[in-house]
Amino acid sequence: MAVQYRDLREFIELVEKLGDLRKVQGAALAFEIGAITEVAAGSESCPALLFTDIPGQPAGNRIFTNTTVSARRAALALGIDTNLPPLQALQEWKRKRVDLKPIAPEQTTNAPYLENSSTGDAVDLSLFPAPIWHKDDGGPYIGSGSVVMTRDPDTGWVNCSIYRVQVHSRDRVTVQFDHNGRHGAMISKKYWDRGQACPIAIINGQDPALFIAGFEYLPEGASELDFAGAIRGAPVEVCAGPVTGLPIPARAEIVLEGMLMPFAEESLPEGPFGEFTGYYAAEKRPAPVMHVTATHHRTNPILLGSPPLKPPRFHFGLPLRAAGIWSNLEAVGIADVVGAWQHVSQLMIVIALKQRYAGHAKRAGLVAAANSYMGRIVVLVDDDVDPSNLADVMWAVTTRAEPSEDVDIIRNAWSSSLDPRIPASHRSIGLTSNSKMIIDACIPFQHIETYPRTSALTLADALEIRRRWGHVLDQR
Ligand SMILES: Cc1cc2nc3c(=O)[nH]c(=O)nc-3n(C[C@H](O)[C@H](O)[C@H](O)COP(=O)(O)O)c2cc1C
Ligand SMILES: [Mn+2]
Repeated sequence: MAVQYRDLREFIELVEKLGDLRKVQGAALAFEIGAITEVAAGSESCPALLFTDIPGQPAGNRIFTNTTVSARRAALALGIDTNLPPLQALQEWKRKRVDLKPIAPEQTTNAPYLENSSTGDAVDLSLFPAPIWHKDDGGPYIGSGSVVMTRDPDTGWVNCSIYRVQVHSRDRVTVQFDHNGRHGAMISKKYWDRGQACPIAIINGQDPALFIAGFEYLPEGASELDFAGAIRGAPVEVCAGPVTGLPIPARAEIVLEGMLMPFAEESLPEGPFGEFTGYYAAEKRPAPVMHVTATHHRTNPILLGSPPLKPPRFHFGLPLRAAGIWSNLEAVGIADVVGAWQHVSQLMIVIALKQRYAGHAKRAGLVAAANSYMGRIVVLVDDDVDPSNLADVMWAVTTRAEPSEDVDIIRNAWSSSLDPRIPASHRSIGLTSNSKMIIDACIPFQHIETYPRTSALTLADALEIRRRWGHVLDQR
């Protein structure tokens, strides 16, 4: 199945056809739009939201949230059958991702993003929506799911990733890099080291393929635009920004162009901003400042908003990074992995496998733990357990794992300064590692033949029953 949208507007139409869209009129930028988004993301139906008639905003301005928060809409964005159960959908994405061939963008002169432009003194960011997403946030953010574009001055490589963007005044925003390894941070530093400002464009309201690409860990030198093209199976159409010359997606909704000033010369206090852990990670801190010298927007523009929310709510309803971990396990030769999933917004990993030999499960657990960014819990389950189903996973933990025998602790492992459990005094001196618990909830290998048989349906039988009888069971 191919991707069926060219831009955010076409994606919203598809979401509406799925029956997943709710329109919300008159909600306020300060806390309310964020709060409604959080409640919706945590509800069972998990609708996507289109906010209209926003008080204080030009009449046609809109905000779209919860874009890919459900598994079904994540599948829609990836061009995967939306009827697949979540684990099968993730498996499909893992397969597709391994074979993806980058597709370079295509130039076009037909660029809806240039329908309306302002430059110089006419630039006024108050004409665009920038919610205060969580109550204690330090200010309004136009960029919560926005894509930041920069070009490497040496190689011409264009990087497009998601970094948050706070609005400070009519023509000033800050861009927040979590650490110096972010490609946007590395590229801007190259300009700054030469005493120059870094040309930068911020894309607010991009198609979901680029949203997903902006989240992928691509290597240095690889362009997220090419990856977005690969997801779509067609090149992203781009048109050079009048100020920066950057290849801006032609069908973007709101575009800011300008210069990211050398950090040593200019900074503004940024944040705090609620994180995906459900906590604030720091107080206000200095961040580099962008001078916005031009804005462009489509008529009646739509901002794509994606505030981090308390788990389990997450930007992507399919745990995209679990697909990467699943591929890693296969790449190092661990056979018969039948599933990988992340719960609690990436903080817990579950691997399901068909055990072939003693130590097989632990081998998978160690690889998964090594690649578990900020995670604290890795669980191994047998292939009769659906790793995407937390209740199923806990059933395995409570009936197959003996805590005194089946739990290992790995110390001093990969986390980050966003981790709320690491004491501030440690984080401030760069001590940002955590520990990880590996729970082997597989039936002990030597007892597989003699372990009490389960009375439950197999996953396949349960699926078949749902296929044949679901129409009766789902009646209201
Ligand atoms: C909705 C969303 C918001 C994000 N916000 C930030 C952010 O503010 N700062 C940051 O450094 N990374 C943020 N990230 C993570 C990066 O986008 C992600 O790690 C990306 O792979 C980095 O790309 P890069 O390797 O090109 O720097 C965010 C991701 C998502 C999906
Ligand atoms: Mn990158």
